Amino acid sequence: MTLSTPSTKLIYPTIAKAANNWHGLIETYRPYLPVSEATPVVTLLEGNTPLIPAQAIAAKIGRGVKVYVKYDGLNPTGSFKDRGMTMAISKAKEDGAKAVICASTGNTSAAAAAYARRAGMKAFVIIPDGYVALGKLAQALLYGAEVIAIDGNFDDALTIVRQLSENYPVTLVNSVNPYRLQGQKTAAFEVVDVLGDAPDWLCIPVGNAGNITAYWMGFCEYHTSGKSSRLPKMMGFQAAGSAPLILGERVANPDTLATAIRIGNPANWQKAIAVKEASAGEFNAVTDEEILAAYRLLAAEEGVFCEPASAASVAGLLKVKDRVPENATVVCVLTGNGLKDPDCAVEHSFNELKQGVPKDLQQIAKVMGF
Ligand code: AN7
Repeated sequence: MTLSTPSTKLIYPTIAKAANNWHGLIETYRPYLPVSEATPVVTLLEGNTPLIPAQAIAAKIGRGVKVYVKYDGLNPTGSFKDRGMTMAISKAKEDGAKAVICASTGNTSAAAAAYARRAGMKAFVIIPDGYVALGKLAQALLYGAEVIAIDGNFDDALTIVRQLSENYPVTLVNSVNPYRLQGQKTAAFEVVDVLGDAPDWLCIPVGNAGNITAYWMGFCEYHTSGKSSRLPKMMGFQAAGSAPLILGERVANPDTLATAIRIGNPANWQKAIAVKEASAGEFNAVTDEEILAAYRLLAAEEGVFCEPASAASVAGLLKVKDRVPENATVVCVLTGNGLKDPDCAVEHSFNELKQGVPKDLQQIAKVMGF
C-alpha cells in the first residue's frame, strides 16, 4: 500500500499549529482586518512578538513603574514592517498587481522584497544612497528586489515613488498605502492581549509616523470592542537631527545615526498630530548620544539587541521619566533588530575585541583576568 502525500495546503498549517499555534497576524486578527475569502494571504507567520519585561530600565525610573519592550525586531525580516507588508502584499496580490514599489530607509525595502517575492511579484525599492544599514541592504538584494540607490534622501525617494506608482503599473507599498497601517495596528492588539489592558504609556520611535498612527488605530479598535478599559498616552520620539514633528516644520537635510528615522517630511504628519491630540500624548526629540546610551543599555543590561532607531523609544522614556505617573505600565516599541546595523554596534560599543591573543591557555586566562 502506498501512502498518499498530504497536500502542502494541509501539511504546513498543521506543522505551524503543532509548533506554536500561530498562523500569522492576518489569520489571528481576521475579524479586524479588511480581508475576505478572496484575499490570497501572503504570510511569513509574522507577528506574535514578545513583550519583554525591562527591569533595568524600570529601575532607572523607580516609583513602581513597570516597563516592557515590544520586541518587533523578531519578525521574519527583522522589523515591524512585516506586519504592514503581509497586508499590503496580500491586497496587492488580490488586486492582480505584478509589481510593487517603495521608498525606504531600509526596513520597508527588506519587508517589501521578501513578501513581494514570496507572492511571485517584482519588487522595486528606491533608497537614499549611503544611508541604508548593511543588513537591510543585504536583505533587499538577496530577497531579489531591484534596488535603486538615488543621490537624495528618503523624502526625495518617497516623492519619486509616488509619481512612479501613478504613471507605471507598480503598487505603492509605503505607509501611505492604507493596508500597511491595517496590518501594523495588530501590534497594539498583541500588547493588550498580553497585558490584559492597554498600557498607560506607549513610547515609540517616529519617522514617517505610520506606526504611531497604526498603534493608535489598534488601541482604539480594541477599546471600542471592549478588549481594554483605557487608551494609552502616545509618546512619540524623533531623532533631534530629524525632528520635523517637534520643530513644526519640514527638515530639508535630516541627519541622525538612526538612519531608519532619517526623515524630514513625514508622510503621515497630520495623522500623527491627530494621534498626539486624541491621546493627550507628546512628541519629543532625543539626541544621537541619548539614542546610543539607550541602545547600549538595552543590549548590555536587558540582553535585547535593537537597531539605533528603535532605541529612541527607550531614550525618550528615560528623558521624560520624571513625568511617568507612579505605578504606571509603559510599553516601549523596539521596531527593528540590532543585527540590521552591525556597523553601528561595532563602532559604538564601549566593549572592545581583544585581538592577537596566542592560542595558549595561560595567556588566554591572563587576558580573561585570572
Ligand atoms: C526600525 O523602512 O521608513 O514612523 O523606509 O525602520 O512608521 O515611519 C522605517 C521606519 C522606526 C519609523 N523604527 O516608523 C523605512 C522606514 C524603525 C524603522 C521607524 C522605521 P514610521
